[in-house]
Amino acid sequence: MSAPTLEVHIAPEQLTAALRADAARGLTSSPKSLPPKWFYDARGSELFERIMRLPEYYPTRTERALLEAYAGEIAGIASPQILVELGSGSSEKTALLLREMGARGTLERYVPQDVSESALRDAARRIAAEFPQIGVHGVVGDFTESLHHLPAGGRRMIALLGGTLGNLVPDERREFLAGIAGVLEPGDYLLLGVALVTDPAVLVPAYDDAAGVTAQFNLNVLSVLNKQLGADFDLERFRHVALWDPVNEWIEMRLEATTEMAVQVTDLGLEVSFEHGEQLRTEISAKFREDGIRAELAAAGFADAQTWTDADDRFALVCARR
Ligand code: AVJ
Repeated sequence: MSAPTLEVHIAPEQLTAALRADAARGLTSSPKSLPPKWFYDARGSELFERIMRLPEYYPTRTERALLEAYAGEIAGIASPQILVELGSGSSEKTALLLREMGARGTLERYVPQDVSESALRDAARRIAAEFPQIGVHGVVGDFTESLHHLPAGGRRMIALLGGTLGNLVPDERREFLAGIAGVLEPGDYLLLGVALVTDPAVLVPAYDDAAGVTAQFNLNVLSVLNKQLGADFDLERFRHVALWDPVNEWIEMRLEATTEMAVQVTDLGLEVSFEHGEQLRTEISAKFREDGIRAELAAAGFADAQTWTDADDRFALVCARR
C-alpha cells in the first residue's frame, strides 16, 4: 500500500490574508456579510459533523441513501481512473463511490481537496487504509481555486457532493461550472450532490434545529474572527436566524445583533458598529430544481445529465459528461 500524499496549495498565511480581505470587505459593506467557508475551523468542522447527524438535517442521510443505491450505476457510467472530490471533508460518503469504482478495477487515484488540512489528513489516511489499490493524493485549498491543480492523465470524474454548490450565488456558480468544464476533457464526468427545493416546513428546521447546533455553528464564525483577527465579538449578543428566500430559492443564515454595539477587529484596525436588530449574512444555501440544474450544466458545456432523486424529491445526484 502506498502512503497518502498531501499537497498544500494554501499556506496558513495566505489563508489568514484571505480571511482578512473577506472580513474587511464583508463587515464594511451594507448589508454586512461573511463567506461561509470561514465556518470550518476545527470547532466549526466538528459542529458541522454534528449537524449532519441531526434529525432535522436530512440532506446528508438522503444523499448517503442515494449513493448506497446508485453508486454502482454511476461508476458504470463514468468509470473514471481518477476521482477528484472538491470539498471532501471527511470523505465519508465518497467511500461508497470508491468501493464501486474500485470493484470495477478502473480507478487508480482519489484526489480529495478541502480547506481543512486536519480533516483532509484524517480522511486521506482512512481511505488509503481501506483502499490499498488506490493512490490517494490530498490537496489543501479552496475548491473554487483548486481547478488549476487537477491531475492529468486518465479519465476523470470531479465530484462536488453534500450540496456544497448551493453556497455559491448564481453568478459564482456559472463561473465555477464553466471553469470545471474548461479543465475537463471531453468524456470526463462531473458528479454533483444538490439539495432540491422542497417544503419550507422541512427546509427551515434543517437550518434551525431544536438542539441549537446550527446556531452554534453559525455563531462560531464570530469566534473564528475573534481568534484569527483579534476581534472582540460578544457571541451572546447575536442571535441565529435561518430563513427561506422563496424568490431566490435559497436558505439564508444570518446573525442578528440583539443590541446596538461596536466591535473592534484589532488586526484590521477596524471598528464595526451594529444597530439593534441588524443582520449579518453568513451563508446562502441554494436549493435546486432538476430542470434548473440541468440547464445550468448544459449552459456550462456539459451533456447527458442524469439525475437520481429520493422518493420525497429532496436531494439529487446529478452526473453529467463533459
Ligand atoms: C456544507 C454548505 C452543504 O448548506 O446545508 C449546514 C452547510 N449550513 N447547516 C448546507 C450548512 C448550515 C451545508 N453545506
